[in-house]
Amino acid sequence: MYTQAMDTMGKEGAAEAPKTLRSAEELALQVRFDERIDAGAFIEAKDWMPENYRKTLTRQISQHAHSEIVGMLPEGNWISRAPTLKRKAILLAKVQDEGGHGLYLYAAAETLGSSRDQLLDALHTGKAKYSSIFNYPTLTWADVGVIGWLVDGAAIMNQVPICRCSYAPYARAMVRICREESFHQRQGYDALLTMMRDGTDAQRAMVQDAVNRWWWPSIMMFGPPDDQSPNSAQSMRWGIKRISNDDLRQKFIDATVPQAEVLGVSLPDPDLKWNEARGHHDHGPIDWAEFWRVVGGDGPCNRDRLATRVRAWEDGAWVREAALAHARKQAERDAAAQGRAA
Ligand code: FAQ
Repeated sequence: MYTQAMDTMGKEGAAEAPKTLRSAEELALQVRFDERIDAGAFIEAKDWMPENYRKTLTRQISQHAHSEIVGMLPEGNWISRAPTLKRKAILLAKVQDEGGHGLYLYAAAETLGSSRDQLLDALHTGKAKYSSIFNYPTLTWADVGVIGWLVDGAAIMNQVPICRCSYAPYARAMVRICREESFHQRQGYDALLTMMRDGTDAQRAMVQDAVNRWWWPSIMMFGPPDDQSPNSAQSMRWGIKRISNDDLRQKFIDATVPQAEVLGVSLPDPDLKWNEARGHHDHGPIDWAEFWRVVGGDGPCNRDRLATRVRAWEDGAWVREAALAHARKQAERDAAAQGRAA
């Protein structure tokens, strides 16, 4: 039940299976779609699209939405323990933003024809994936700062190119999300800077410990290496992905190393060094066995995260029922008023 390795929404047939086009009309639609993609045009929900394009987007956008709402949990644990009123207010707003991002993304996924209930059911039954990063524990307050700095930092690096994704409802949602993520990243960095500059030795050690624990999982967030990424080639052709997993990971590492220097923390990779010839930082080997273990449901917090989501869904049943009853009454009242006016 808790595996993330099972099939996800729309994965079946994601690799373009050879298929006989049903009619000249469909062939013309396919040609028109390909031309629009090649020209960099946006595809809207009402436009014709190949079934596998629809499935790939449903898979990616719903996984992204699940990541946002599961991503509320590690930091949510710290709202009641934030060290000051200011930090508490910031953290409350951040976690609330993440809920909002989940909602924009579920709405974008729904435009592709799956219902919110179907998408959430896939999460709750363990069929759908969410980002591996949220299966790690938040042990200290410094983890909250490091999530902002590294996890939101990685999320922005991955998400800015999605603002140019060929599917317009997803691209539009990402523009707003990226603006908010950028605030999230800065608040995390600011919290860490405060601890490093004005804190005690114990607080500085806490920051370093959190960086040591989150660094590798953060760079795994970008997904498997390009040569082991089954979805990348097709998603790049369709303009869903604009930059590859490895290239985004490299951009993130290059951007983060100088930030770590300003902060005064070390990154836990002895092989991390500037390579003048490449114009990039080299890094040590990534433990992909750990990544797949976590994606497969066996990370430190997978079971706990999913159980918490399922419990929240069940506890919220009365809210959904009340909202539906209210909407029904409202519709009845509107219909009666229209009847009187006619
Ligand atoms: N975790 O062939 P690829 C956030 C799966 S939001 C789990 O390379 P693709 C905000 C992948 O699904 C973070 N699974 O796949 C926040 C595929 O399996 P499938 C989420 C992963 O789709 C911050 C298989 O491995 N962001 O953090 C992961 O082309 C702080 C093979 O991989 C998004 O979702 C992973 N890390 O590329 C909230 C962004 N990586 O589905 C709270 C949108 C890969 O075929 C606090 N998504 N897999 O069974 C994407 O950009 C892409 O989907 C990738 C994966 C890059 C994640």
